[in-house]
Amino acid sequence: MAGNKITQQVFEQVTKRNSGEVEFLQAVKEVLDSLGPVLDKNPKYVDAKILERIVEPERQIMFRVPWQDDKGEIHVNRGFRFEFNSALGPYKGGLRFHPTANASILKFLGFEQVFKNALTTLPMGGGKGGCDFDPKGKSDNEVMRFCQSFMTELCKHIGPNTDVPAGDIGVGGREIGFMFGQYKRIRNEFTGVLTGKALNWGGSLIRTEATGYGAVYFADEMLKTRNENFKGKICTVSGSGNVAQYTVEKLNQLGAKAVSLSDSAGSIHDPDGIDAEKLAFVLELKNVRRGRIKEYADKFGVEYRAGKKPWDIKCDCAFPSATQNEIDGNDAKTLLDNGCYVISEGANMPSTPEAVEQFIAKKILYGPGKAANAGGVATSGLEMSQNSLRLSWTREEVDEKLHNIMIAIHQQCFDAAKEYGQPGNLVAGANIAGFVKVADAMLDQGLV
Ligand code: NDP
Ligand code: 2IT
Repeated sequence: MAGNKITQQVFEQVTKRNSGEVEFLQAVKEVLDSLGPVLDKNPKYVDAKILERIVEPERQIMFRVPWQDDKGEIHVNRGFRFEFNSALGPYKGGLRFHPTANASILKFLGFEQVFKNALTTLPMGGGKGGCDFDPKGKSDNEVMRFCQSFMTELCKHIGPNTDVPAGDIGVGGREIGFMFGQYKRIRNEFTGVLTGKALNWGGSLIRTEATGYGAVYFADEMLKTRNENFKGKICTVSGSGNVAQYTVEKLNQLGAKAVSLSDSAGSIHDPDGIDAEKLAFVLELKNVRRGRIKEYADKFGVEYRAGKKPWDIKCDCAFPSATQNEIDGNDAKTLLDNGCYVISEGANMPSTPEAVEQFIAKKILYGPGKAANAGGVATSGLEMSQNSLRLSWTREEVDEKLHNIMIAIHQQCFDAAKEYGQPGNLVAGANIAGFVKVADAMLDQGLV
């Protein structure tokens, strides 16, 4: 049977089994839509029912997270961990704490992570987890009590050779610290069970910067295919969290001008560019005071755009670094009409299918999240290696490894797209290159 027919049938089954899980179905459809030609060329994947297996998480865990706020009131949240695929190594992927976190969103993230981690060239399986807890407006003590309760259950399911979580939206250094402390207390083990740890107790240099730096390195590789570089390029960035912050830093280092940031309340437009000094203000605002991006506009006298995303600001390159589906079909049209021709996704699945379709049709330089933002998890992989070696590499060593990994990821996507007849289509390239690696490992390991 033709490959495309098989992918269609599998998608129908996935839709039935995961009814209403819009984000998960969106992520699965995009991958399956790329795989027809791979199945045509490799009937062994069809015979072994690799597709049917790869869309089903190996295990999913859902649990109650009770905690008490500062006034003594009790709250109950819902925790999750999707242990999606361990063909290439222990499950690996972040934890998201956000009120919208649900089975569909965390499952799509786990599914994407499988292919992303395969692309990093490092031995990591894929997983994702999180909770519908909202850290906004909570005291440090409330966040700590929540994290301790969350880890009290999660610690039964993870371990340095089993499943190694890290950060994502709403989970940064503070939360990783509280969760690590609780894991250690219950298990009586000091191990590399989480990544994104602080530098003085097992963290890796550059992990904090890695996703943002990686998304810019990836874009730089795309630009090189047209003999271009970042000098003088106007770049829009969404979000103002971990990924956005270090995207801006690396853009500045490479001679580009980053002109926007945002949060869930609105965006700022700074046509003069967010230089190092202004970025230092953002880091303090977001990571210490935990304030709103509007304060940037107040402080530096630039435009604040309440309730608006940055996509109508004229730019050469866009770095969506906030959340899923933040660029819809209209935003994509506006970006393209304004001359944007480079998109590197720091966020996971930030572009809707209608947006992606336009980027592919216009043949712009488009780096999908599972390739462009893989620098974060890749550096988590480097943190795991250092923990196993009980050694720390220097900043320069880790940055160089990260840079080389991003070059390798781009090359794999570029080559796979070409091999399967869609030159320049890095969506197809990323899905195919990631899939083949995982599928071959699954074949080697028998019917599991
Ligand atoms: P942070 O929590 O540090 O920052 C998230 C930013 O995105 C904040 O500015 C937040 O605004 C904004 N945001 C979140 N949800 C929404 C929403 N629904 N609508 C509008 N804005 C929103 O998270 P990260 O920077 O770590 O993550 C950003 C993206 O990058 C996510 O898609 C994540 O999955 C992806 N990613 C992260 C990696 C990492 O290493 N951290 C690695 C690879 C991908 P507000 O504060 O108002 O909520
Ligand atoms: O989406 C992602 O790749 C992450 N949030 C980082 C995962 C990790 O394990 O570092």
